[in-house]
Amino acid sequence: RFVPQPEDRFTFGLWTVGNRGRDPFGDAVRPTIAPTTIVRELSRLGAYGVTLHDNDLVPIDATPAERDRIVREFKAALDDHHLAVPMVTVNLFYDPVFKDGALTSAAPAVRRFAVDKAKRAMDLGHELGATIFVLWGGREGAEVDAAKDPRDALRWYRESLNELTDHIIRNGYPMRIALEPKPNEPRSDIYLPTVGSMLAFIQTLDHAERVGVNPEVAHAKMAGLNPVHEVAQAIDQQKLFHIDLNDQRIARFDQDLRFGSDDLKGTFYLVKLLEDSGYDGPRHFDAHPYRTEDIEGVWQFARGSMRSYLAYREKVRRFHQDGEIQAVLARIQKLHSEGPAIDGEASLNWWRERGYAYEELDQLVTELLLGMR
Ligand code: GCO
Ligand code: MN
Ligand code: MN
Ligand code: MN
Repeated sequence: RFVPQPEDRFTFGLWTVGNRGRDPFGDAVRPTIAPTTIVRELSRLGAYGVTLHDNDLVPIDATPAERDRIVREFKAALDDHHLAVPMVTVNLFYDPVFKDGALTSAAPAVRRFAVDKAKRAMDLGHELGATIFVLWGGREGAEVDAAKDPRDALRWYRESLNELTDHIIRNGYPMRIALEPKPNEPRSDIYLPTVGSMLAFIQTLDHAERVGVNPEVAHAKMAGLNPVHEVAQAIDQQKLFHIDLNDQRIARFDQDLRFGSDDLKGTFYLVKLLEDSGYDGPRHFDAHPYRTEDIEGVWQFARGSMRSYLAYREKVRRFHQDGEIQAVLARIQKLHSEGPAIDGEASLNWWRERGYAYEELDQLVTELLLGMR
């Protein structure tokens, strides 16, 4: 039980298990792990795939020959260990050239460089078999709104995305773009900070059908929002192309906590939503092992992420099979559907006086999660 299998579709970014624990106050605490080692270990633990930024695999200054050798060795490792690469992304935030944005830089030269880098990352992704291209605009934001009109930034963002969907279509890639919103960090304010803002923006693109969202639990929480409602809206619009699973406390810095480790009830409802909706994309973990950990702790982190998902999924199954919970739900449903039509004071009062039994229901869910049912 709770042993992850490839069919569970668990994936990890190279940058997650490979995170070296650097933070704004302290240096790396762990050595670099070679991408091929990550492939081997994730496969051993039962993952389905691995994801990457272009530069997690190929250094930004690699020569074409070096690039080809690195990609060849990586592909060999994927083959040996039967791991897929369903998603790739592009790093448009680390290099100082992107300090005032990439796709939304006010400088056409920087935007050109960024769009071309993203195209090359798409080519790499296609070569590795990826059909999802995530774009997280980490530097697409501002501290000083006097310097850049946000309307210009949005226009540049749109033009860049139109060029990127053209690149996909022209090359015949079976690839879709998933935009990942985040409210802040590293910028003071990042443009298009929530799933809702991304969804509205997507409708203004030339090829809206090729573009969806990649919501992240932590990012919704950083904005003080309920990730379940954000993901639900994406599903409602058939725009949930991918998802970043982790955990986060409200009103904190970007914590990247292990999935399901902090907010048990919130995580339960998220897994319930994913499972009940029939979402069949990757369950992608975007989190970091605690800075206190050595390599052994890193693999515990990876194993724990997947085990927790399976444990929550098991709780969802029990929720649907629990006689008492289902009886309360049936009672609530009956009340809503069979209560009287409102056509005067008496029927109005009937509805006014009704209790909805949500206390009872919520307690049952709590007890389910506490292992009492
Ligand atoms: C963050 C983001 C990133 C992106 C990644 C993929 O908070 O740093 O979540 O981890 O998901 O860059 O585009
Ligand atoms: Mn994040
Ligand atoms: Mn993310
Ligand atoms: Mn982060």
